[in-house]
Amino acid sequence: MSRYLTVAMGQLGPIQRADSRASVVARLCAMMREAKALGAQLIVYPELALTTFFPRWYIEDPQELHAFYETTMPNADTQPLFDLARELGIGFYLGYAELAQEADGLHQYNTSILVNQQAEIIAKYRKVHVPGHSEHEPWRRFQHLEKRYFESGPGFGVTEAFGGVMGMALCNDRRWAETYRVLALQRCEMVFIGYNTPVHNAPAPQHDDLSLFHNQLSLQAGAYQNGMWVVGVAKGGLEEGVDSIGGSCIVAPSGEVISRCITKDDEVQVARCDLDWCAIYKRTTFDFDLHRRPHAYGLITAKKGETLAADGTLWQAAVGH
Ligand code: CDT
Repeated sequence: MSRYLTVAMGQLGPIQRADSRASVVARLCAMMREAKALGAQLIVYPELALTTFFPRWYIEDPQELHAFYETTMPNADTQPLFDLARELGIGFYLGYAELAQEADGLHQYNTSILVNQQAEIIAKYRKVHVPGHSEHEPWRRFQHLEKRYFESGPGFGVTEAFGGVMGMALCNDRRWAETYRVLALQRCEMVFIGYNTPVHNAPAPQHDDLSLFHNQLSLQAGAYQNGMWVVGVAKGGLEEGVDSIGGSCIVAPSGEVISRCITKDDEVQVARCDLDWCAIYKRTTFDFDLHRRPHAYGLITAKKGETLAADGTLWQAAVGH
């Protein structure tokens, strides 16, 4: 059996602070047309895809800060993207900063949405692993103030769409094994992950040369260990003096990269993904029902002279050790 989904990566090059939302949406629309021409049913855009990566700045004035957030979706600036999606019959994943008016006040999230081929928003995700720091740290070449500007979202969920079970995550989430595993436990077959990753990591500059490697390592491990497709899409290049990695890629459930962007600019690449390939892994090496040992991942620990049985119960070893 085959269930093919043709997915496009809509990698973005840099967005400078002076670039208008309208100019960015025009770039997203151009890539959507290209993706459609290449046969894609869905295009995946990066994290915070409508503006420059503003957490690099310490911004004290709430009005100045909130100019980077969206209060509604779609809105006047993004409506052309939704209109084009409906006209072309193509879905999309889009990351943006969300300012949400909730019963207890205003909340700020790093958000992504999944939009179907009728241009309806069918799922929303709020980033769980919010990295960086919350206070101004002038010793850094640039800030990474996500912890100041975004609350953590409530968790990971899946959506039945595009002929399979889809999940969403954002940037730093991709480095955490739990992201993929929590989605896979919900039968996820494909996860979309937009990211903005500066090459320079101020607290750990030893990692700078490894930033592309760590990106791909995380995406490949997540795919293989959970028998799922992983679509990672960057906003890369030199943005307001800060260089960010590209390296967008689509990883098969085998862990193999089957499509990759080669520039750090606006670039569309497409892959035909068989969602049924997930079962090859989910029903064999990573058959969770058969092989996972949840009891062994909990808090039960054997003391000296005790051993954990395969079912997680403690039993006294015949010979203490
Ligand atoms: N956007 C985002 O989450 N970026 C982080 C940068 C490193 S944490 C300072 C990432 O994990 O790629």
